[in-house]
Amino acid sequence: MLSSVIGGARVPAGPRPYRSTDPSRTSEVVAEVSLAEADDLVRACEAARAAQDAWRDVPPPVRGQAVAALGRLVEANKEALASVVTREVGKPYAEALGEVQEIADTCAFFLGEGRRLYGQTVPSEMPDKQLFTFRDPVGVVAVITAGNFPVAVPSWYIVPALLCGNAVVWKPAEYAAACADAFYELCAHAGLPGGVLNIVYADGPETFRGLEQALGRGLVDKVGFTGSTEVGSRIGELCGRHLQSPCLELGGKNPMVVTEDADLPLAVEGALFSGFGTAGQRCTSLGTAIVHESVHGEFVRLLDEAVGAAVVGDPSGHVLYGPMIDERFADGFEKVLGWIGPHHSVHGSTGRITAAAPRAGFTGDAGAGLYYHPVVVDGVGPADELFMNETFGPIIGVAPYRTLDEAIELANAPGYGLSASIYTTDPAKVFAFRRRISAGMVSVNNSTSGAEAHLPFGGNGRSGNGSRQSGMWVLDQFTRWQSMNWDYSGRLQKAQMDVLEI
Ligand code: UN1
Repeated sequence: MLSSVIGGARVPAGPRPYRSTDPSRTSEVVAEVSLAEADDLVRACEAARAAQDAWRDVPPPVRGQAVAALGRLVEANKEALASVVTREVGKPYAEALGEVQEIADTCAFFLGEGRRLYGQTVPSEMPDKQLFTFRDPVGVVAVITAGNFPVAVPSWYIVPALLCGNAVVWKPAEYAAACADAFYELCAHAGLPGGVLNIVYADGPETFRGLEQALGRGLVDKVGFTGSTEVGSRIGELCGRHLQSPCLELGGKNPMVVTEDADLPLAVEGALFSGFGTAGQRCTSLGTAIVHESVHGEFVRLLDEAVGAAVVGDPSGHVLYGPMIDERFADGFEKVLGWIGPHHSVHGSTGRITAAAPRAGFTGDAGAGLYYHPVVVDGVGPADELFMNETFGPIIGVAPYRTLDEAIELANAPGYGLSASIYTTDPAKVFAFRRRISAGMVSVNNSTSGAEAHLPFGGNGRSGNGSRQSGMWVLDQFTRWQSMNWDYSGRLQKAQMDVLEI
């Protein structure tokens, strides 16, 4: 039975049992979990607060050694951790290995940051006076994560937050509890003092209640959340009431623009990977391919052909994608069934499902695994719900366009702004697109998915509040700047009033 770990100790199992199951055979239990209550979350924040006091005084290069140790443990246990990811959330094994590699890459980056974490020396407008800046940890960080990237995305928060001298309370998705526990155990063996990293398994309502109490009592200094736009805006509201700006990494309706001069087979390959990889359950998944009218017919033909040849099935084999992660929740089978009905009608869309996409035997027998066939819907536009909203399923929309201006307008129309890609051989189109697309991340001749661990990751609009993760940019989430001025003139020199004339 998995239970929360608070202050370095496992909490005894309580009255809220939960079963995490294997989505490729839903009758099989992967983990029995004892879910915590709001009070446990508050206790975890208290334990984190107490532990952070000493952790903040550990020199950053030494904190970097804990990160290095975690990186080595992740490397040494790569296959084992990837297998748990495949089993519990149905991610194809090759992709799961990539996900685990992303943790190792994150550790590799941040162990070096332990020896940098630079402040600045800044000149003063007065003589015999020196100005400085320092980065200080924010304090206690609450991390709430989804199950589609059950270990890599949490590491994007946990690793830099710890390196910067914070203590962490992590609330993973309960339907990815075995993945979370396996990752937590590796962290615990990396030499972190008890209470510096706490893990709390809880459902949504208890998490909100606990978070509200902890924020009210000043026990949380930063919230990091990856998940749906709906939940993210509730978290943003709650944090705002306590004058906090959380780090929010939310949904996407990520566009791919394919121009008349693009390499079409390359674009189709990219569409297949980013539209259907992880069964479309990435925040960076392709939403709509916006294709120049002169190549639109050929693009759909090639995409249909590729979809027809794709293998969907057991995630331990070589497949394009496996089952949906869970029946309910954001990463859910039911959610996809809500978009595409059993009779292959598309909810709220005038688009048409193209011939090659639907296959028999993939539409709703949950007991046989939460598999869903790939769907391509051609002819979508801003009047369609499918065009305007994230589906979080294996569904690609296709829309034709005439001018690049029109393509960019269509790409921005849904109001998300996470990842956008353009396939073209014309550099002028690349830069026009880059300047006017509302997206935190732009790919050129590459798919919308596949971020690297040292570039800023994050979005705008419905995709987040503009915060960025990864690389040196995330340091601004987990540290706060302190300035210091030191006057060694022996006189009271007044800023603005005692400035030397030249
Ligand atoms: C997410 O879906 O929350 O770039 C993150 C990518 C992955 C991360 C996605 N490396 O697609």
